[in-house]
Amino acid sequence: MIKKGNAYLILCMSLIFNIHSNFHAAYSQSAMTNLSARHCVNLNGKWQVIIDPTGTGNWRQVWLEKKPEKKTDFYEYSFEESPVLNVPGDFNTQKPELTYYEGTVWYKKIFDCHSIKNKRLFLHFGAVNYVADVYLNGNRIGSHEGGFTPFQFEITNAVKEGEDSIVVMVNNQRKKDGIPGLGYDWFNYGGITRDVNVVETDNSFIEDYFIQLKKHSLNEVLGWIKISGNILAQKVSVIIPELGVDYKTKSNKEGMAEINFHSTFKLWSPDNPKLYKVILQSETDTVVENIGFRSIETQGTKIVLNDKPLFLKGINIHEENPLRAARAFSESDALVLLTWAKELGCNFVRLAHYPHNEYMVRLAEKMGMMVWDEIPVYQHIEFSAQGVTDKITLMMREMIRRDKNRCGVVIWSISNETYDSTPNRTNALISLSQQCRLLDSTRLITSAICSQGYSNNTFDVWDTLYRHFDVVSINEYLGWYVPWQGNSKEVKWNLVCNDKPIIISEFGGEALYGSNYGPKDEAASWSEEYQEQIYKDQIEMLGTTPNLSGVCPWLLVDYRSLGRLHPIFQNGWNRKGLISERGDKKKAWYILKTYYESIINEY
Ligand code: GCB
Repeated sequence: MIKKGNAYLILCMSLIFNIHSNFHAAYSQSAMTNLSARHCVNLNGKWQVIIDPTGTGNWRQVWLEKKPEKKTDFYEYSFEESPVLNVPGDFNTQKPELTYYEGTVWYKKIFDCHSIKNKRLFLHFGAVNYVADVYLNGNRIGSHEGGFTPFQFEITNAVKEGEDSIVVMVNNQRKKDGIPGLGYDWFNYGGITRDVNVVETDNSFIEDYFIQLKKHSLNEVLGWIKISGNILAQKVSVIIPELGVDYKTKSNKEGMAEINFHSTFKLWSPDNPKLYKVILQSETDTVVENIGFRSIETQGTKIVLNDKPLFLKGINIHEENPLRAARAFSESDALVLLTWAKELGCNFVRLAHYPHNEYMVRLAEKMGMMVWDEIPVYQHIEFSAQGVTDKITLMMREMIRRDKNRCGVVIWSISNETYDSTPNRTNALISLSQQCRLLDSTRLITSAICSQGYSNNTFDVWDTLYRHFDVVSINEYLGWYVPWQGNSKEVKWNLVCNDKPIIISEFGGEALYGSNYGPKDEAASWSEEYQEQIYKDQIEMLGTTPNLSGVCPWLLVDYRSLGRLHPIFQNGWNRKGLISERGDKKKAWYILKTYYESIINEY
């Protein structure tokens, strides 16, 4: 007979080890958690590049880095005389000729990192958009698809004495069967967009762990630690010095140790974002983490944090530093964006529409903002194309694997605005929600959906997919894409699920900062006043929304989106920001700030 505790462990193991679906059998390893606890050689900085718009580098085999030895050797490529790009960073904003580039760039970096007895080495990428083929010293070591999640390859036996050379083929061409697919409303920044490190571990090391409160509990931790390597059965401890916790257990012959202990925690909340120093120790390894403890659940139509109902005062954010008009990647980028969110009065940020860099997630947690983490399953995904659901599943696993110890993360979102008319969409997302719950039963699961009707001033929220989520997340653009059909204070609602909390996960409208009233004292289109009025009307409408537990307007800052064609008001920018790309606050900012200040939560 399987004991309850063992059943939990077996479930975790099967989930962890199935992390590579068939699709990815020859692909990357999922990346280890918490790099900051490891000895790393950082490979950020200048990389040499070959820009390859026709993709010929593949048949020229540029990863072999051939150099002419005699006069008759002609190799039609060379990294030696090539330009350089900064890593991390998108390539589009680093060279004028790459501004609108979607294609292949070959990156090369020399490093010196020889193998050390009893140590293992991993080449870890924070993210590469979109496909990466990685070569070390002329040999292909693996590939990864997906622009926003970390991946790694073990290189212990692939490094040489002396210099090593990494070549990465990066391609950001949109694909019909990509995640996201061909069309999306943000800039397709390509490149090695996040940090690159060579990570050193002992032969046997703590590969992963899950240390969070058990669902429905405020004082019981239920989790696991996974050891990888040649000594799998080890003594394992979890130490929290501030609480006097020194929990001891053993990992089994598969390297899994169940963690289960009680303590009296100061619970994490937006008002008190308390994190504890947690030390995970095995006989061969030690990992130090900052971990917070909180519970998040729904009770009927309420979202409940630490047993108290709360209202999510949110804002959507894209991973872009508007001041540089480039992909955001650093802690200082995160600070710019999150300081604005905090100033707006937010206790919640939706990191749209893909997993943002880890600095964003960690800083939001530290600053007391709950996080909605999302995978880029966006609008026109080809659910019936071969391999698509496998890719989505893998991305979801990669996101959860990276962020599952972040108490700040309270919601996993598995899609945005997919259409129920798309073949296989509903079944695929139901199955994904089930897998998500198996991987992490402690957080809320949702999808932002926009399939609904609005006529006679009545909202008809009919998409049955909502039944499979904890929260009903509605994107609606009344006052912008959809004209009002009556008084905003008198909107009526028909809900397919009236037993769950609702978040209005998007609303808004565009305004060019500095564009003001029209000639007739009436708010002109694209003016700040027009946007301001949308916010006023929406806030009135929120008063009519049943089961409302949170709001998350679209969005904090104007961002680049090439489909936004208006030559005066947009010029390649989506102007639904409350802040312009120069950091100026628009009038609607103050409306939302006042609304948020009027809502008091008690945690
Ligand atoms: C949406 C999408 C968001 C768009 C926004 C807009 O519904 O979810 O990604 O950018 O509308 O600006 O239209």
